[in-house]
Amino acid sequence: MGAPRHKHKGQVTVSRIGNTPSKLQELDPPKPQIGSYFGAEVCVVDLNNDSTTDLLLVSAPTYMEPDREGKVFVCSFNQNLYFSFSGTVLEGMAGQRGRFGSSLASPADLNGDGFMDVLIGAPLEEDGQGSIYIFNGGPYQINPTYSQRIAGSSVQSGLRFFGISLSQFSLDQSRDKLREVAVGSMGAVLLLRSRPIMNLQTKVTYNPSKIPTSETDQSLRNTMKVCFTMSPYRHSITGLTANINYTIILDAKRQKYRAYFSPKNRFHNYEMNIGINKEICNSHTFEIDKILEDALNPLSNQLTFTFEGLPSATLQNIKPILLPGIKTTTEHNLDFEINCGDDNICIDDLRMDFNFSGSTNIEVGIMQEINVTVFVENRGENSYNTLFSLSYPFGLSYRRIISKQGRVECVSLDSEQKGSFGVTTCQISKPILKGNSQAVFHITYSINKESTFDQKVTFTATINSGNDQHSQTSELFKEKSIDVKYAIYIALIRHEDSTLHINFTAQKRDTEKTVKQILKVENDFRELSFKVFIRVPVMLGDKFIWSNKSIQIPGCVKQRDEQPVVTDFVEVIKKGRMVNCSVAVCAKFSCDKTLMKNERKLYNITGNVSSGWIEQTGLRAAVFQLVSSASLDYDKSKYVFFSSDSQQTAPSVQINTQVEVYEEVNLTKEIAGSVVGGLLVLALLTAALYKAGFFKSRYKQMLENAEQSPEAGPVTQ
Ligand SMILES: [Ca+2]
Ligand SMILES: [Ca+2]
Ligand SMILES: [Ca+2]
Ligand SMILES: [Ca+2]
Repeated sequence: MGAPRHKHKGQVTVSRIGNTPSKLQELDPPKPQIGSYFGAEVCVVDLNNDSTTDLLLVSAPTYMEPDREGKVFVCSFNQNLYFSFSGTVLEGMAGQRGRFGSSLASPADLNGDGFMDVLIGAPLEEDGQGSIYIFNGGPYQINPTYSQRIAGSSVQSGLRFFGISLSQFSLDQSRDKLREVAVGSMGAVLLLRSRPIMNLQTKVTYNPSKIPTSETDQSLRNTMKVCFTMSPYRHSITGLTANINYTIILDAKRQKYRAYFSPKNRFHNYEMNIGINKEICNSHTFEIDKILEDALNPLSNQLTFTFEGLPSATLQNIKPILLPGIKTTTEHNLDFEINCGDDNICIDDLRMDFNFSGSTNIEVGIMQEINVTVFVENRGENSYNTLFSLSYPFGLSYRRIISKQGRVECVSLDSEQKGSFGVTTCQISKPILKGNSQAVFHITYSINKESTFDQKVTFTATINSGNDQHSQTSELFKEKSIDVKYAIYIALIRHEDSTLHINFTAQKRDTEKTVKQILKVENDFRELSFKVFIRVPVMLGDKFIWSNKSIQIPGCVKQRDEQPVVTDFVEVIKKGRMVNCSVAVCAKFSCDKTLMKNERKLYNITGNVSSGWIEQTGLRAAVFQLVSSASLDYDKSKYVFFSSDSQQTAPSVQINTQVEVYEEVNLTKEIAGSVVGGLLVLALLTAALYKAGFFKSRYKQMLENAEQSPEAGPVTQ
């Protein structure tokens, strides 16, 4: 018995009814609130319908909360303690203030699960239109989440205080084994029928049942068969029908889907009518991408449906309803063929290696490109999504890939800064590299000629796959290095201001001529430190060639003189007309220098060449060359000399000065003889002319001409 106004908070007393009534228990509100009317309604529940009470519901319909009004406390029955609060509280919909708990009943097992259910009225909801709630019972407790709320407005318009009272027992006036309950409202009692609950089975099959993985040019077509079977749930009512509207989403877990019904469409919608206990099926054909991004993980196709019970003509238009808890969205995987033996586990055995296609160095400035040849082999079972990757140094740019064997697709990202690496990744025979198959391909990188590399650069290659297991014998990682050399463009040139020619007379001893031999070194490309060796002939036989015996070249250090290979120099000079280090003692100079790009350096060999040494040759008239030479030395482990004539030997030059020796003729005697002879002829000639009167007559005539023409000019007499 409820005493809702007991001490303003309410109370419930449990008493034995009989000849000697006695009060057994006083039940105070578990969450006391003044004016909550705890005990306004009470209701016992026999969950399992065994005639022994299991629960006691006690309502507090004016229990106030910010967004609700009314609570129902669930108490459990215990043989010794009678009733005690179970901890479960039932509440109505949030946002409604409708005196939830104004009526309580447990009239029937409404959902047919074998456990009694509970009705709770909230007659003031929706401005006094009212509503009722259904809570489902279980073996020991009531599910605190209501399974259904029936608003009076949805039953019949104009109702007031729907749910103010509830029938404590259920009826079956329609004799269809579906229970009816009576709900009171102001001036009307409504009989609510329970609807027939339907179970629905979904079945999806594929043809073919697996996606073939053999390589084929034909598109992969598959048929998805979707079947539904509807059956009554804990009743045997026949003749019920429903509409099922379903949607299929292919490869639903992927953003980039691998299957489609029509180009670019992964969705398919279908609606059908279904009766009881009869499987209804439909087939839907779709396409699967030929070359699949991922042939390891199945296509997970999703099926979502809605169920709409249709009114039954034989049962006063009652509509079947879907059993709560049936999943309306299900996933149906379509697997790929595996072919990995009886264990269905694919263990690949990948062997990978690479080399630099015969190059021993990277020659920066000479080689435009470097090729990397990659070998991949699978000696095990199928390898899925086999992925090769190669990291390469900064300064190389990915150009292309050429496959010699197998299907390979690569992408590459060059390094943006020194110290980091570019990476080329290649999919090998996507999606499956089968057992005992190989791939061989060349990756080409261009070499930026302005780049500076380390002296040795390292390439690192790895291969991997989507397989969970690799064989122990797999070779999945390789690292290789290659030396880097830089092309140098450097020229040794005889400077144009060098002395071309000097001459001496054979008879004059110890005359001197100034000679300039100038070497020009031009560096056209990268900064380079080098050494120039200059050899200058300084002594022939036992005579010095230059008057300044210790010749110097600014910027150079003089080293030990080098002796000639030839001792019989006269014959050699006569034949070859050259005075160089093979016949003369040469001073050797070593000149260290660093030149920046486009910088030049001049080395001057300047001095007076004296004639004394020439006499030893015994030549009285000859033309020969005085030859200094220069050669370049540099770090050959780091640099490669590059010349356009493809003779990539170190540059050298000869600086020649032509030396001419001629014999002087004795002119005095000859000239004196000629003059005497000449004068004699002239005297004889003059005498002859005088005798012939040439001078006299000519003179006389000139005088006469002058007298006859005084105006002709100033004439003195
Ligand atoms: Ca019971
Ligand atoms: Ca039930
Ligand atoms: Ca009925
Ligand atoms: Ca296997």
